Amino acid sequence: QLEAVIFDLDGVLTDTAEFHYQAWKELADELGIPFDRAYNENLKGVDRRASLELILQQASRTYSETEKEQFMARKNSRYQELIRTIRPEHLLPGIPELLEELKSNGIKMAVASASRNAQAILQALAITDYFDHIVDAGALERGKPDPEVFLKAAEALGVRPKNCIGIEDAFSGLEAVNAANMVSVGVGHPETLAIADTVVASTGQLSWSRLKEVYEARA
Ligand code: G16
Ligand code: MG
Repeated sequence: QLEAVIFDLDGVLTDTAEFHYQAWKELADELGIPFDRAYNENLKGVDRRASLELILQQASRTYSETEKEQFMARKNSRYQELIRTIRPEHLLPGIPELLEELKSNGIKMAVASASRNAQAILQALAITDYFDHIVDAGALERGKPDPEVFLKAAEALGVRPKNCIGIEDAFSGLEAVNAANMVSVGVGHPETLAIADTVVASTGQLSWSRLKEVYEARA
């Protein structure tokens, strides 16, 4: 029995990837480290520290822990400036309708994002009230692909993982959903997200009936 849907934030509810990219790009440019949109793909769904480490892999020197802390703080304050422009219109296609449908069918909802800025973004999108739980990314011990964030969401909702669908746009996020033993739905390219139980090209294809179908096919 499908009881809950657990959403990733960036890439599923809204597209903050571009803001993350811009903020990291400014930092990389200042440090003279090569960084482009193609390389940025590796950062999707990856937490702040791991993202910085990926960027610094391209540097010609090493940096101290103190410097790394400064870089993360600098990137985050730029990112927070950029996300101030977020409005409800920035919800991805079909998401407002999907949230309404799930709510009226009594499906519980949670957000399982790696972002420590998730609360602020959900507020700006005006969708906080739909969610029964928003996992605190700052309290996580392990990032995706570890299932921790999805398991915490299910636990907080009081539902068994196998009665949940997890929706993700990132490969590592889908690994996390699968490892949590939930039904996985990928948003993006079927070739890159082949580990998902089902892949849709865009959030516009997500609906209550589609999710029910996917869940029943897997169960
Ligand atoms: C998001 C983004 C990642 C970002 C991470 C941490 O994850 O996809 O690129 O590095 O959050 O964000 P912050 O620096 O705001 O804590 P998700 O899980 O929502 O896709
Ligand atoms: Mg994501």
